[in-house]
Amino acid sequence: KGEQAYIDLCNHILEEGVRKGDRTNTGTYSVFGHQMRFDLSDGFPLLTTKKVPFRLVASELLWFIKGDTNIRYLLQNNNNIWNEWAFEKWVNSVEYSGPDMTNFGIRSQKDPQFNGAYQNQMDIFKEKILQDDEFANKFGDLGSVYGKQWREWKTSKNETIDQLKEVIASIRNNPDSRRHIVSAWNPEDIPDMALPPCHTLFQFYVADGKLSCQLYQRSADVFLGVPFNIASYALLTQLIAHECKLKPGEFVHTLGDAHIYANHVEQVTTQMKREIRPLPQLKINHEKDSIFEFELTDFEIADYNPHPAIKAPIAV
Ligand code: DHF
Ligand code: TMP
Repeated sequence: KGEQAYIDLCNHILEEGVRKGDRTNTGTYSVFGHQMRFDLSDGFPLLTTKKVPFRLVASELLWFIKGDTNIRYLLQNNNNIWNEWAFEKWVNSVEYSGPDMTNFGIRSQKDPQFNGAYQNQMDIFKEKILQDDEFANKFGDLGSVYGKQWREWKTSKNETIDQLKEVIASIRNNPDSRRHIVSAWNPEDIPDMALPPCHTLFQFYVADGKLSCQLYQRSADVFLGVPFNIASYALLTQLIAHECKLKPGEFVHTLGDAHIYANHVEQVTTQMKREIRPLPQLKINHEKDSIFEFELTDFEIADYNPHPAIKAPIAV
């Protein structure tokens, strides 16, 4: 349970994972099908065996909740976690005329000279997204990703479904329902997404005055993505519990392809040797009730004393 379950998963993958190739050509150790549970009354599940930047988790979640799919909002909040996937669309477009950026993800890790050119183009790209409205509309958008599907799922009748609003209404009006589901997986829209959703579908559950959430994550980068995903869904569950006047229950994290990238093994091994510390507490501004009103300054993480951050390259 809790952070120990995360460490156990790392151990399990390193011991029993199968060596498996992947889309990014990085190589992984992988298992299929795994579940972890986090009791949200034990504290907020931000890992303590490495520092996880809560500010980035929270601004990404607010971006989803707004229904935004353009990285401009993230950049305005100094959040760079989605840059590579917008950049990829830009450098593959006919309008891009800078140096060749084919396979920039892998090449920037292996070739220092190329990495210089890449960082340079990335800086130019970020600046253009922030300064140029037209450019941002065209190249900052990741397509019909999470925010779009959560808030504006398009129907065949040309209407839209606000899944997030509806699920909150159904939790309030019919707590016992077994249909409190939000899906980001929209088969029709997949070709139009920079990255098909990794956190695919989630379900809420109300019992004993407590709100629990289970996420099905089809693909899980255990070192870089998963610590963010745990914190993000824990935060979402606490916000919805707050709005529905329920106590937070459990976050159940179910993984499909759970993998450790070959170039993260050293980092994971370092992290696994560290002692788990007490969990921090999440404080939310109690003057607001609706999930749609929250801003970054309404959240605070108290008593967080993690081990130092551990850097690792992300597979693009
Ligand atoms: N691709 C892959 N291969 N793995 C992912 O986890 C992933 N996640 C995405 C988009 N594409 C992805 C969105 N979420 C980081 C964390 C989450 C995330 C994207 C990136 C990340 O790089 N975290 C660093 C800190 C980054 C920073 O400080 O800017 C970390 O050490 O946690
Ligand atoms: P894939 O689309 O080929 O599965 O690649 C997506 C990669 O991103 C995979 O390593 C999983 C990882 N990922 C997460 O772990 N969590 C996330 O929230 C996101 C967006 C991606």
